[in-house]
Amino acid sequence: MQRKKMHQRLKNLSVAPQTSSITEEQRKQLCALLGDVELSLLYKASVHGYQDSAFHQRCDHQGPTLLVAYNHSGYIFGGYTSVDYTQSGQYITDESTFLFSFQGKIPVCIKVNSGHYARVDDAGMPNFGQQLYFCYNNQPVVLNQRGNAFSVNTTTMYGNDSRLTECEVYKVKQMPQISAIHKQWRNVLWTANRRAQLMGLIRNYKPLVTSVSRVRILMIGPVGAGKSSFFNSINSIFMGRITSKAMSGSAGTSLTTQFRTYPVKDGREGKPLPFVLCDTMGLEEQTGAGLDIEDISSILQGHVPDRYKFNPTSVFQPEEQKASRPASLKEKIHCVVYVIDATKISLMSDKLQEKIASVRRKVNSLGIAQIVLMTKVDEACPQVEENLQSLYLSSYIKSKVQEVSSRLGVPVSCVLPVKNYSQELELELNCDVLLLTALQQMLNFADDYLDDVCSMEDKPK
Ligand SMILES: Nc1nc2c(ncn2[C@@H]2O[C@H](COP(=O)(O)OP(=O)(O)OP(=O)(O)O)[C@@H](O)[C@H]2O)c(=O)[nH]1
Ligand SMILES: [Mg+2]
Repeated sequence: MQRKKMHQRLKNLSVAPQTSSITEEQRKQLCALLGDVELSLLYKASVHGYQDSAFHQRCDHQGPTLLVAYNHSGYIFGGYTSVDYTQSGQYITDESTFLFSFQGKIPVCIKVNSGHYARVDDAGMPNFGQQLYFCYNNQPVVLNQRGNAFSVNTTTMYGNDSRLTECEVYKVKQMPQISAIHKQWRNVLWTANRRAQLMGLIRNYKPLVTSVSRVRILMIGPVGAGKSSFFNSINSIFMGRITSKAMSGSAGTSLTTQFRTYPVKDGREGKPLPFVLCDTMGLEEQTGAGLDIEDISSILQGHVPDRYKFNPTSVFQPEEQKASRPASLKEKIHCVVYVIDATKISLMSDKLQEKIASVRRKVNSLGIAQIVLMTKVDEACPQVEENLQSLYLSSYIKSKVQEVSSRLGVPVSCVLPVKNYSQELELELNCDVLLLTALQQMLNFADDYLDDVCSMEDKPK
């Protein structure tokens, strides 16, 4: 098994007693989760012993720490806490606490659920939420007590293999801040001026082809990825307040069951803006569940009416009369947006990936412009959750963008990370800048498509 091999290699690397068992790449990935930090090894169970006294002697009063455990199946996982170990016996509230597990090259985070304690600061070995116990009972094992502090899936997290081969604790040291502007991997101006400029560009945008007054942007993606929320977020920005016209939320299957085409107005009494966002039902990995490829094909070609109720067991049948003539350019889709949840990229199943690939083939064959909207960047990275402006400083987000680009086979430049409005009661400048940047890019892409087809279908005047 791949994981086993990797772990054997890591073990071989750690011959020196105080050498850490993570590779340089893994260290970088872990640091990226925490911002500009440095990790220094405080405790290594195979060297210092699995006893709680050995752990506390080295790890108490050290400030924020990161625990990294390794098991026999090759899983690397652990947790971060920003509060010192002191053996106080207190329940610790610490919203920045999270568990993680490497899924391939990337660590995936599980934050502490709100309203729960991060851990108990007792004299035993470390626990997270009194739920996940590392080196339980001074033994090389991890124990998962059922609890609600963390939504842990032990199969994904450590392959249900509780036997540890190693447990390390690192001190997390914050590095002095370096000027943000030099390190952003994409340039964004987080200013009110930039927001106003983007809103102006969108307002004044005119599709390249005169017969098309509003470009139609189709959102496709797995259940719960944030398709409806993206429309709500864009609508909120132009309405100047948080709106929730499209139903959003979480359920096992898609909450959106109808095809909806949403125009957006420029303010309550304002004119319609030059785009329409088309919301669909979520994709599911099984055949016969969720949005169907045949239906997508009908939507792309402009045959499906607003409010059409999807039926995963039978495909859309256009009225005979309509089916016989092709829809006009203005009714067709001009840009397809794949909406992907940043926290689920590494967990995407092969079946779902294949389903998206077949949608891509269809969209490609029609020559329609495509973009990826990577949502929930706040949930994916604690550093970004704290400050959205650190998005393009985060090498973790950068690696997610690269991963989604290679899984979906789209260029990195076509992946746009955003945070949708989800629990906020008020608009927020940084969110707006990202969302508007993404929308503006969609309009540009739609223009490229129109430019491509106008010579054949509809000459510009
Ligand atoms: N933190 C955070 N939550 C988000 C974001 N985008 C969406 N959500 C939340 O994710 C959940 C699902 O969002 P929806 O917009 O309903 O997702 P959808 O893609 O329309 O899902 P279906 O219609 O069920 O296929 C909701 O609870 C949203 O509030 C985001 O960028 N950040
Ligand atoms: Mg929806």
